[in-house]
Amino acid sequence: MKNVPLPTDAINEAYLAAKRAYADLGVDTDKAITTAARIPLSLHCWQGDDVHGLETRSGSESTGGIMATGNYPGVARTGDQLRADMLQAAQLIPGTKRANIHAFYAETGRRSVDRDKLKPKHFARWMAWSKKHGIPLDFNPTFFAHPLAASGFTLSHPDEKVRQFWIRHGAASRVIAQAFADNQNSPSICNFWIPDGAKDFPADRWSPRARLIDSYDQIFARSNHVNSQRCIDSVEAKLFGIGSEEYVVGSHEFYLGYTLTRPCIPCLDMGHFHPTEAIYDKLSAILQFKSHLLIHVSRPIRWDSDHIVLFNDDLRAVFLELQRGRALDRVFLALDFFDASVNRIAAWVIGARATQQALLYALLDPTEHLQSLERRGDGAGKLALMEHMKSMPFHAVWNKYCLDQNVPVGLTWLDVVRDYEARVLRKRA
Ligand code: RNT
Ligand code: ZN
Repeated sequence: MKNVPLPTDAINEAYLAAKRAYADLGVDTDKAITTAARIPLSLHCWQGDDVHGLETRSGSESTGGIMATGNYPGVARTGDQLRADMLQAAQLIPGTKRANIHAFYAETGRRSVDRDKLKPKHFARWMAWSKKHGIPLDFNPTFFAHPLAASGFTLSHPDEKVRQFWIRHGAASRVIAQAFADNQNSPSICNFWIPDGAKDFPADRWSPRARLIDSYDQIFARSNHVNSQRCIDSVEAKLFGIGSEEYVVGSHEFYLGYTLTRPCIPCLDMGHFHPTEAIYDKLSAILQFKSHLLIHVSRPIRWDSDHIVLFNDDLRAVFLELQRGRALDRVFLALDFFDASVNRIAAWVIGARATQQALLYALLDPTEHLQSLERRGDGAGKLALMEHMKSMPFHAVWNKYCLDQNVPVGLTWLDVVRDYEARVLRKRA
């Protein structure tokens, strides 16, 4: 069954009514739409291939406590397929897009190039694609899916030779991110996430953390010719992973300490905390001390941190916090989830559109009004207005945003994905 498109007249008419309703509360819907449209969201390439990467090494399955489950047909297995799929997804998502790639998406031809030898030229195809489509790139060194990560330790590894390999990879990654920045005329985020940790109680939780500080310091010292305005470094904490249930070296406290004493910024992944712990309350705390942070937009379920993002309370709370703290321009936004059990392009689109919805929803918050009620001690008035906002005609503003952005309104994007699936994905081996 095809989805019935809404006539443009109907979208505009509904929008005008919504605009008046929001204006009565002091909210400018036109402004919310233009602001949402200019805030960049980085699309993660790894949703398209189940975090597999393009290295030829056999057994390069994801390790390090992250895992994409499912075997829905049509997975991308070459760089060209992945870029085509991403572009298809991007065309169905409103707003300003960036693309986020990992080091193991290097294209090195027939020669295999190990991670510590990677250079910007190994990402030439990504950079050309980026330029052609006006989609700036972000970068991530890949500290998993590699024989030297098999023990579960990388930058905190006790073996100096192994540790130095990963230090060289980290430094090489910063050079690549800087090359991206030069290519695209805007900074590139270089996000460090390492899997290091242990399944059960370590006898020594201390030495790996001491080594990890030293490793990062060496990475930054070794690549100190890289301009930190162009390559923006972030470090991503985690509470536990699959196989590292008891101990993760790069914990939240660890990285908070590191970023408060070094020039890099923290990355908060929405799925990297205790299952009942959300990140929204952390934003106003960390941003007192740091100018910026990176958010990995994700959705945890039980012990998995990376389900497809949905327009849920958690997501709304994050964006409302940023709006209420006037901090939307102090965060970098990047998607991070992977689901191999459904159409992967639909997964991208669902998660990215949900994120765009949360952003727009937050921009329609009557922040001034709510905060003045609170200042006057009118707690009931504040709560009543917060509740009232939940039944405002948000949908009409969202539809108008999609229309203005020239992306499908309503569910019609799904027909495009199904058509692409029939034409392209089903034909893949
Ligand atoms: C893993 C981290 C990390 C990865 C990607 C692939 O728990 O969230 O960000 O998901 O780098
Ligand atoms: Zn993440």
